[in-house]
Amino acid sequence: MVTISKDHPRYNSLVLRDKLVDGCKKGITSIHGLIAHGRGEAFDYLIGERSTTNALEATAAASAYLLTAQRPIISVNGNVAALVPAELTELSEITDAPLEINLYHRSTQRSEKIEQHLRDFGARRILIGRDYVRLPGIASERAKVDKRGIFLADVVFVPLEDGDRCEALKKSGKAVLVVDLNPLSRTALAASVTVVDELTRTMGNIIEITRRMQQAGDQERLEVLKSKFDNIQNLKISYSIILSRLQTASFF
Ligand code: PTJ
Repeated sequence: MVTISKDHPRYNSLVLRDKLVDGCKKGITSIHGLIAHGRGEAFDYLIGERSTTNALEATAAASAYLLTAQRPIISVNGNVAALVPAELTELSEITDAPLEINLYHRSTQRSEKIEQHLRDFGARRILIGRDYVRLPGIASERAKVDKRGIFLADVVFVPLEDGDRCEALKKSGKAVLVVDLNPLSRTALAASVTVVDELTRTMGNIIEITRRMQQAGDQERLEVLKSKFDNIQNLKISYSIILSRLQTASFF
């Protein structure tokens, strides 16, 4: 990794880029993941590089789904593994949700490298789909899900999903929680809860909110949070935040 000065005005952004480049070098992250991250960065600029109140409300709804799930699971790809391995491990522990490595550009070698990487960060329950079934309606390799993991889960948290699989998971009756800075993506539109926020910020927020809710132990409130959440309304608000920033030229 190169040394990045903390004084650099774009320090956080440079650190994330470096983690992904490092992930590529280690064989964890797909080279396509760099392009996906660039798209995310562009939307983050537009949204103001902060967690909006709206995003925090969506994060709270996602926490409520995770805490009330019978069989929650967290789906991990190459970008997420490189950016937030410690946070994935922590969220897996507090929600009792295994981590399932499920890749768009699937290879056994990369899955095993990600598995080892997560173990290095303390993760204990990891599935890599050695024993898989195919979810119907998906052309890509992401159709292959672990028989003991995503296949059986009722709630799937998938930071950085692709549209096809999100739709297929929803059709199979699961609640799908995603993080996507693009409020117009097919994934964002198909999910049960879309957190329109940057992944590393979201992971910090979701861990904090989930811990707080767990301590409060108020099941009724969790059910209310889920039932009151309207994902399309959430996306409209995220989109209007971007539009109003553009219209008021608040960048200048
Ligand atoms: O590791 P693999 O093989 O499973 O591949 C992973 C990628 C990310 C390459 C693959 O899933 C992919 O191609 O994703 P997409 O379809 O390009 O979608 C990525 C979405 O995530 C885009 O809508 C981006 O705006 C968004 N995104 C990228 N980085 C971030 C992000 N959203 C939040 N935080 C980010 N850091």
